[in-house]
Amino acid sequence: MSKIYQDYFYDVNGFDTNDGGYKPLVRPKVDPRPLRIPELLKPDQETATDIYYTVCAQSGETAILPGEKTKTWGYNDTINGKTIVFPVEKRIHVTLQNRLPELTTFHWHGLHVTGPEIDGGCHAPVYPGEDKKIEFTLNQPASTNWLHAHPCPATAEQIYHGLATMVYLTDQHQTQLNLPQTYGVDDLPIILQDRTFHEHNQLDYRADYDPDGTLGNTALINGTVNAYFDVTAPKVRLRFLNGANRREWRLHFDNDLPFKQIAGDNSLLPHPIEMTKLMLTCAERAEVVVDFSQFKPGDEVNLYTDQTVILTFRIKDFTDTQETTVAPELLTIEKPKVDPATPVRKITMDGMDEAVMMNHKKFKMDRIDAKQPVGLTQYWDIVNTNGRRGGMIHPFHCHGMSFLVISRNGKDPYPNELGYKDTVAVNPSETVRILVRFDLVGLFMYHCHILEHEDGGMMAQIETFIPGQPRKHYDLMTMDKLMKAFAEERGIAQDQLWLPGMDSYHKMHMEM
Ligand SMILES: [Cu+2]
Repeated sequence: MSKIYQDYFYDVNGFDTNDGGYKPLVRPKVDPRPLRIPELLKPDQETATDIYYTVCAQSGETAILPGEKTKTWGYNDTINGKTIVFPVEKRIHVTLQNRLPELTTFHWHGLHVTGPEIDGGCHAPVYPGEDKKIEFTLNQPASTNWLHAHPCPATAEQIYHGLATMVYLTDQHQTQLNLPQTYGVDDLPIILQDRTFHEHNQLDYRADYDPDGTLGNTALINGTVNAYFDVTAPKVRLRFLNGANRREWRLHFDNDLPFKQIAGDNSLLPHPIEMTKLMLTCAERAEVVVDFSQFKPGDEVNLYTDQTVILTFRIKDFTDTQETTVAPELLTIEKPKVDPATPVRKITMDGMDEAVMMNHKKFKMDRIDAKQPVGLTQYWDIVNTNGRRGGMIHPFHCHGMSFLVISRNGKDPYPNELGYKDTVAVNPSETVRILVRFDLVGLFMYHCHILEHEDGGMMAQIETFIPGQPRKHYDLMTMDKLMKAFAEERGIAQDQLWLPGMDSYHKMHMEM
């Protein structure tokens, strides 16, 4: 624990700042405003064994900039959404409501729930005006996850409108650790996104669309620009989520103030990692604890990505006196054994711009690309086939399970990726080996989490099964069926329809 890591670990050559289409962030010239802390979603009902929620996808208007409000979408809110808390010990029941003008899906990113229906990928549309009920029990550790839209090929556009919110899993182990855990006081959700505002303060996704990942010029933190937070506790836990379409966040504080990363995507880390810099690629989460005790009331500590201030911590009297600690041991993780006879699954992430593919194919909704028995532990080698020069970092994500990062080009993983993860970023020309085991029968998507890459076809799906049992039948949707529905909902002919992934298929002369 004595070492303080001082670098971003990743290959500088692959950073998004090298992209031809890179848009630097500009700090908006508006008065600082308090960081928006989403309300906690109230359960409809809770018993000793069960908890019930209603999650509603809705449209609304949000005051983001001075002047006109911005038209946005959210879950039980006008932008992003209320924070959802699932205790892993209980049976969870959720009513999904779609009050948007078009179909959407509700994807539980990071949750071990079965696909394709409950998981909420592209095969599980909820149509406008429809209510759908799902229920599940979780068997995984406390962690910071998220809910987002995932319809093909319009994931990027719907998330850009605001459909992304935090989902916390809680368990007894984590509660007993005495980490900062007072929501909104010393335990904060931090959703990192970027948007460009056009005339009348509106978003224009199509105008800003980039097949290599859409960037905005303004940082939006929980839907707030130029945000500050008043610090009233000496130690503050920040739960970062990279909810951006494409942007990588390279986070650091004034004067390289060190902080401790305590958790990654799907669990606590075995031990806290002390660092001054943290890079998050799309969909990744990191929980960190920052110790402000050396500061006095009136001081300010800025959080940056690269050279841009994105959030200011204003130090107040430490009136929140709840003692918290970061223990040196956080979670015991046992690496399951792999039978040497089990073949290694190889997955390639290929191309850039419209040419993106996975294992040299574009995604097809009614094609199952791989199969794996439930309970089998298998190595997957995730290969980024982009060139070392001019290539980009692709964040690989798989639904329905958590994995462990085993190696990067045969070398040790980064010190802050030793917990359970569902998203791992792969440098250009790198092979990342992960250890994968599914515990649920189902059909699960895996893909690059740059949103325009997944819509553009850098995606595939895997079926899990119990050997010897009859195979489940899945009624798979097709892209055509979804696009027909989108066109109808928008009141246009299908040949007038434009959705983010379509150009990538058309330019490559590939059928959707
Ligand atoms: Cu990608």
